[in-house]
Amino acid sequence: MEVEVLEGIFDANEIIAAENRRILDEHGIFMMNIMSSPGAGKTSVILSTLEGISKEFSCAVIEGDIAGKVDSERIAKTGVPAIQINTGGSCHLEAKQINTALKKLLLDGLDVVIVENVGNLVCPAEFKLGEDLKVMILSVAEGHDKPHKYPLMFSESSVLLVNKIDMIPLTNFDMAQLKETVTRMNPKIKIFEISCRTKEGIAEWLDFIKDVINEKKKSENNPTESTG
Ligand SMILES: Nc1nc2c(ncn2[C@@H]2O[C@H](COP(=O)(O)OP(=O)(O)OP(=O)(O)O)[C@@H](O)[C@H]2O)c(=O)[nH]1
Ligand SMILES: [Mg+2]
Repeated sequence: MEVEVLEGIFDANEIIAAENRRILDEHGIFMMNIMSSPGAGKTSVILSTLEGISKEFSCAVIEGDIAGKVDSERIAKTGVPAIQINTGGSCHLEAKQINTALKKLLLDGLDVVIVENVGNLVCPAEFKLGEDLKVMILSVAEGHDKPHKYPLMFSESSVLLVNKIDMIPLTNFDMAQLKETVTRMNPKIKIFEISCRTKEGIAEWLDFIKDVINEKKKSENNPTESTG
C-alpha cells in the first residue's frame, strides 16, 4: 500500500518532467539541474558560469530554497532573470514547480535555464525535473568519503564539480581516492576540479558546458534523448 503511494508520487512527477522537457526541446532551451549539500557552492558556481556564458547565451535561473530569496537576489544583481521557488520545508524541487517557473519565463529567445536545487545530498537526486544535465557539486571540506554515503546522487549525475580545491591544503581530502570511488560507481561521469574563489578549473568547466549548450541549440528542431 505504502509502496503504491510512493510510486504514484514518482510517476506523477515524471509525467510533468517529460512535459517540461517537451517545452524546453520545443524552444531549444538547455536546462541543467545543480545539486549539492548546503553550502557546497551551487550559487557560486552559477555566478561563475553566468560570468562565462551569459554574453554568448541568453540565460535564466530558477532558485530552489526552503525559505528566503537570498540566492535569487545574488543572481538578479547580475541582470540575469531569476525566479525564486520556496519549497516551504520540502528538501528538493519537483517537476511541477519547474513547470510553473517555466511558464513565468519568457522562453522565446532563451538558450539556458540553470536550476539551483535545494541544498541536500539525498532527495534532489530522486526527482527528475526535465533537465538535460544533472550536475552535482562536492566541496572538499565535506570529505572524499561522501560517494559511499550518498551513492544515488553520484550515480545519477552526469557531471561532478569538486569545488573549493583552494581549501585542499587545509584538509585531508584525497582527490585520487574520490575519483576512483566515483568512477567505479559511475564510469561515464565527467569530473572537474574547480575553485569559485581562485577560478582555478573554471575555464575547463565553461568549455565543456558551452559545447553541451551548443549541441542542444543545434538539435533545436531535432530533439534527442536526455544526457542527464
Ligand atoms: N574557499 C572557497 N569558498 C567558496 C568556494 N565556493 C564557494 N565558497 C564559499 O562557500 C559558501 C557557500 O557558497 P554558496 O555558493 O552560497 O553555496 P550554496 O551551495 O549555494 O549554498 P546553499 O544555497 O545555502 O545550499 C560561501 O561563503 C562562498 O563564498 C570556493 O571555491 N572556495
Ligand atoms: Mg545557494
